[in-house]
Amino acid sequence: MKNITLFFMTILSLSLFGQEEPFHKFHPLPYSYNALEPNIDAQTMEIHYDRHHRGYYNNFLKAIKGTELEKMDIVSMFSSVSKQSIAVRNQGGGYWNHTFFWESMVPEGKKIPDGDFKKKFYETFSTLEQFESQFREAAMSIFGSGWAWLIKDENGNLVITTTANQDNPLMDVVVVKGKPLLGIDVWEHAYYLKYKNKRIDYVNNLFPIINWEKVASRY
Ligand code: MN3
Repeated sequence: MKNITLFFMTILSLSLFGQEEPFHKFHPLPYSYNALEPNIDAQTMEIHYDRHHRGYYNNFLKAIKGTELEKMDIVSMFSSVSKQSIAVRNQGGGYWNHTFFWESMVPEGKKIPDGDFKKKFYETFSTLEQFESQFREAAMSIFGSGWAWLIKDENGNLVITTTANQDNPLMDVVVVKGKPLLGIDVWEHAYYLKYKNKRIDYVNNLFPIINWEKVASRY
């Protein structure tokens, strides 16, 4: 009965809106624009999400329009991105990376939950402060625009790495590959309104709002 109701509700919503849900969705921000204040100001969040992120999304859709990629999982696309157009790499990367970034943060901050990830984390970095120090160093080392990442490599080890532009560790074009657990945007558009040229202050203010429950669940 429940399934039948769901079926008719789906038909109804499809006919009301006249179109199907797109295969590649533009996910809603998981919190309000001002939810991460003061660490990330509302104006930066709104411009970053509604203009930059939406721009990557729209350009990505344009780039794949009429191709088989319209119905292909984007993570599968990344594993052979060297064979795709540069727009798929740049715009698709920008689209996926930002969705991942929003979900990596949370207004109240979170502690690393007990479990396999926590065990591995402390084996690897000894303390949270040492992790932050290494991650900060990586984020500061990026010349120009890019991302700092914590990844799980093919051997299950935790590795801090960086990528340029909108590349990410799922792409076959990057040197250090792995499953992203945490990713931080260090493009100037992510911090310039509030932090101006002080990337280090921006990075330090991200640490308290990392969603460690989400990061652990990705492991
Ligand atoms: Mn960005």
